[in-house]
Amino acid sequence: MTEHTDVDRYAGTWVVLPTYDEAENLAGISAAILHALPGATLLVVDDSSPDGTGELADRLAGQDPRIVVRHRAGKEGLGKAYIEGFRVALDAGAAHVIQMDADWSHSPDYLPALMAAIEHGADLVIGSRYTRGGGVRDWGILRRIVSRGGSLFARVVLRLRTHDLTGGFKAWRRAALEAVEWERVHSGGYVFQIETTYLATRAGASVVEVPIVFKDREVGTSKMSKSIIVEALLVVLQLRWEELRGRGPTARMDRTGDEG
Ligand SMILES: Nc1nc2c(ncn2[C@@H]2O[C@H](COP(=O)(O)OP(=O)(O)OP(=O)(O)O)[C@@H](O)[C@H]2O)c(=O)[nH]1
Ligand SMILES: [Mg+2]
Repeated sequence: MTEHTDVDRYAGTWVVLPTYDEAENLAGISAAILHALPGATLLVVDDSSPDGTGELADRLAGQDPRIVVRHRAGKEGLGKAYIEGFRVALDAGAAHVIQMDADWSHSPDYLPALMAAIEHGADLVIGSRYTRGGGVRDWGILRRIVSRGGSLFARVVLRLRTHDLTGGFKAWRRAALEAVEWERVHSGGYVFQIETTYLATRAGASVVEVPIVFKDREVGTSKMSKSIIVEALLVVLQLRWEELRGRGPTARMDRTGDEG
């Protein structure tokens, strides 16, 4: 009975999962996601991972009709993979779209809490490390400072209320995702997360932070780099500069088709 209700409840929910060399993580994380959100659709967006993640995703999709796979020709970064995944989900009629990492940093246990915030009216829900009850595990002091500092910098420069601007665990109401002006997104690494939350906020989306504890990846390789951090700082300044010159975002969220 409960099972059946949950299947209906998450029927319009799509989880977009970008992967690059996540063969060791994919089967487990997929099962956990679909266990947390029965009835949801899981879209794996793989950039031709050398370790065979894409083929594994195809096998999983063959065993479970809730899993869909999108193959991209080569590694183009997280942002590009998300933009394509979001497009596919919206074209398929998704009512809500979740984005998360495949390396267990974003625990599927939080998925129902993220969706509950959407059901309570939020347009964009951020799985947040920097709100009461949230945090990070296993990080050294330097990475903590870089991450927290980056979010604070973007928050102050762009005058946003959100505390965690660089995290990538989010749930979107369809209209909020549709309101993002994608041609303005520079779609690199962490900066992609800042930009999308910024554009949704400017479009009038209500943003709610739900606490999560972020865990470092256990298997696979880290792709964090200095150039990604520098890119993020420059893009944040550029966004503010464009706004001050009257060239900021203008799109507004369309609430006409809103089911609440
Ligand atoms: N499709 C696609 N997915 C990517 C790409 N780069 C990273 N990913 C995936 O995006 C998610 C987040 O990437 P991570 O490498 O974990 O990035 P991170 O969490 O910032 O850093 P580490 O966990 O320390 O490596 C994971 O699911 C990756 O497999 C890419 O170029 N294309
Ligand atoms: Mg990671």
